[in-house]
Amino acid sequence: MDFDFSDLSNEDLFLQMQDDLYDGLREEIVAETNDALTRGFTPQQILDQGLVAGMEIVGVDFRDGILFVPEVLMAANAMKGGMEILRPLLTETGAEQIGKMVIGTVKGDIHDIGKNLVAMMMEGAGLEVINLGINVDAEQFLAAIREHKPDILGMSALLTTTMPYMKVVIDTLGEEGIRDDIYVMVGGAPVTENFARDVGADAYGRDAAVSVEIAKRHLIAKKQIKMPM
Ligand code: B1M
Repeated sequence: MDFDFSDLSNEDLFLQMQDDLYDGLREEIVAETNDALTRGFTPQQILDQGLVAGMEIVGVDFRDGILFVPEVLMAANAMKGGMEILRPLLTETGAEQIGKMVIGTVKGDIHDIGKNLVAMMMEGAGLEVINLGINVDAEQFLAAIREHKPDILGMSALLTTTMPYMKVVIDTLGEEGIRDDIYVMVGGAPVTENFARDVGADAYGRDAAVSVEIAKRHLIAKKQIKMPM
C-alpha cells in the first residue's frame, strides 16, 4: 500500500502517527516513521513525538477501560514496526565497545517495548547487550551473568505486582556472593528512585536516554578506578 503524507505538516504527521498507533495500524506507522526520517527528524524525536506519545494515550485509555488487551496488543505491534525501522539507527555505533550489559523484563511481566528501547540505545552507545527477553527469573539472570560477565545488569518491570521481583534477583546476587561485581540498574513505568534504593539497586533509569547516560558514567568511573597509578 502506498502512503503519501506530503500534505501533512510536521505537527500533523506526528498527530497522525499517534492516532495510527492508537488504532494499531502497523503499516501506516512504518510508513510514517520512514517519512519522518526523510523529513530529517532524529530517531529520538520520532520516538518522543510519535511512538511514545501515541503509546501514552493508549496507556491512559487502557487504564480507563476504553481500550482492552487485544487493542493494546495491536498498538504494541504497530509500535514495534516503527521501532524496527529505528533500530539500526539507534544501535549503530562507530565507537569501540565500552562495556557489556545483561537486560531483561522480570518474572511475571511480559512488557518489553521500553526494555527493548533501552537495549537498543545502550547498543548505540557502544555497549554489548545480552537481551534475555521477558518473564526472566533470578536463575536465568544469574546464569547469564555467569556466562557473559557483564558490567551492568538491567531489569525492567511495568507492573506494580512484578517490580518487587527485582529485589528477589538482587538478593539472589547477594546470596551467590556476586552482588558487588555488578552494577544493577532498574527501570519501568512504576519504578521510582526510592524504590530502586529500597530494593538495593545501584541506579534508577527514568527513561532510555537517562539510563544510557548513567551506564556511561558508571563505565567511565569503573575504568578510572581500574587504571594503574
Ligand atoms: Co500492560 N499495563 N498489561 N500491556 N501496558 C500497563 C503497564 C499499565 C500501566 C496500563 C494501565 O493500566 N494504565 C498497567 C499496569 C498497572 C499497574 O501495575 N499499576 C498494565 C496492566 C494492568 C496489564 C495487564 C495486567 C492487563 C491485563 O491482562 N488485564 C497485562 C499484564 C501482562 C503481564 O505482563 N503479565 C498487560 C498486558 C499488556 C500488553 C501485552 C497488552 C501490552 C505489552 C506489549 C509488549 O510490551 N510487548 C501492554 C502495554 C503496551 C501497556 C502500556 C499501555 C504501554 C507500555 C509501553 O510499552 N510503554 C502500559 C501503560 C503505561 O506504561 N503507561 C501498560 C512505552 C515504553 C516506551 O515505555 O515501558 O515505560 P516504558 O519504558 C520506558 C521507561 O519506563 C524506561 O525506559 C523506557 C523507554 O524510555 N524503562 C527502563 C523501562 N524499562 C527499563 C529498564 C531499565 C531502565 C529504564 O533498566 C536499566
